[in-house]
Amino acid sequence: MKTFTTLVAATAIAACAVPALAQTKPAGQTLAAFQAERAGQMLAKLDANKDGKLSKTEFEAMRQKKADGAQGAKAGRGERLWGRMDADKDGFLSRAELEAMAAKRFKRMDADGDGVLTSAERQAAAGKAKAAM
Ligand SMILES: [Ca+2]
Ligand SMILES: [Ca+2]
Repeated sequence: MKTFTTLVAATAIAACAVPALAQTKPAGQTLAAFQAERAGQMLAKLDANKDGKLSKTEFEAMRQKKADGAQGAKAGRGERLWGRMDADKDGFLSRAELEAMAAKRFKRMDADGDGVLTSAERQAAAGKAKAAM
């Protein structure tokens, strides 16, 4: 519950940070707000030692949990994913790297490509994720 409250606050702050964009766009979530939410969420959930970045161990712990059942943790898949995400190859995922990943996800979710995620687009993406599980 505490995490949720923090998240809402973070999203609200991010939304305030882009007033010009928010005014000209229809109701929905902008890329900046989405990135802040996603990166914040990942760090809040996975950053076990709270150093503001994700180590490979922290990242793998998440993958192990997710891989329970369904597709299984195929060796090599995590490595490739990590390689794509750790852009500067320092062995950690920084907030910037998490935000870059969020930006890619945003593009996939933004079905009409207008740079704003409507709740319908978010729900559609969530539905797809559920169907894939
Ligand atoms: Ca890195
Ligand atoms: Ca959209």
